[in-house]
Amino acid sequence: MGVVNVTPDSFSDGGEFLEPAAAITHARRLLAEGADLLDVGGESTRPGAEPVSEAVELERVMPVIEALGAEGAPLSIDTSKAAVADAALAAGASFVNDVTALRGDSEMAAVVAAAGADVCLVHMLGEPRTMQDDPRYGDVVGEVREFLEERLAWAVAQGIAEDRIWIDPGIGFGKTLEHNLELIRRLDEIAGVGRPVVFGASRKRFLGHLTGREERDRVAGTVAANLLAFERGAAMFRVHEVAPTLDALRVAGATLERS
Ligand code: HH2
Repeated sequence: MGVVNVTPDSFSDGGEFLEPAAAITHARRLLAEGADLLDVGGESTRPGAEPVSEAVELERVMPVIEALGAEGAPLSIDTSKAAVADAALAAGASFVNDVTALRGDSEMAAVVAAAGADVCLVHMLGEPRTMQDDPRYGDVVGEVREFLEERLAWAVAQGIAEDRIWIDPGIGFGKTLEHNLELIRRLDEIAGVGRPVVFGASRKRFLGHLTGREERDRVAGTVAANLLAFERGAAMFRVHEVAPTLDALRVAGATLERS
């Protein structure tokens, strides 16, 4: 899953792809590198980010979704707003990546169910503006797993087909360095929920803490985290640079005899 952030303020590439033409060119490059899915988003969820309005989000993402949808590109919409998801699904997206796990908008589950779309349910403690203010858990892995099980059951009860649902432990969403590492170490327990796991560590802050590197220089750290997650059962990897992670996954997949 290649990241296409059509935002002025994303933590690692804010402003770079705010112009539709730049976002579309970037998306095509990620596809050429081997991305199976493009995750187009118009609202940053970085720690401390302020929410944006529905109108602004639509204005950012729709020209990009429409252009890529017309080319038949495989598209995910990264949003927690039902109206944005609805418009993107109508224009060719087939996947909704909702970091609130269908809690952000009471209409979202119905939109996903009606479209027969795939959906990713992400664990987040609190909300982006405050989620990194001293997050605490008893057992982070147990609590994230319980949350995802509860959201999965809720989504199915709302009419979303279970085989369309993906789950994501939400690396960096209300987690300390230790919480993130524990989640990676025990990711097999999250995979044990029984739905495919999406894993999003790309360029995140914990990699900076460990390596001392700035966002754009965290590709080796990103690849390392993705490989560890792959070994523990993750199925999809949300990344800003597709080629390095795909190379690494090909080597790991051949070695472990998994695809
Ligand atoms: N992380 C980000 C955004 N969306 N979706 C899923 N499923 N999992 C993630 O870990 C995840 C996500 C944050 O990264 P990014 O899009 O690069 O930054 P920003 O939120 O600042 O736009």
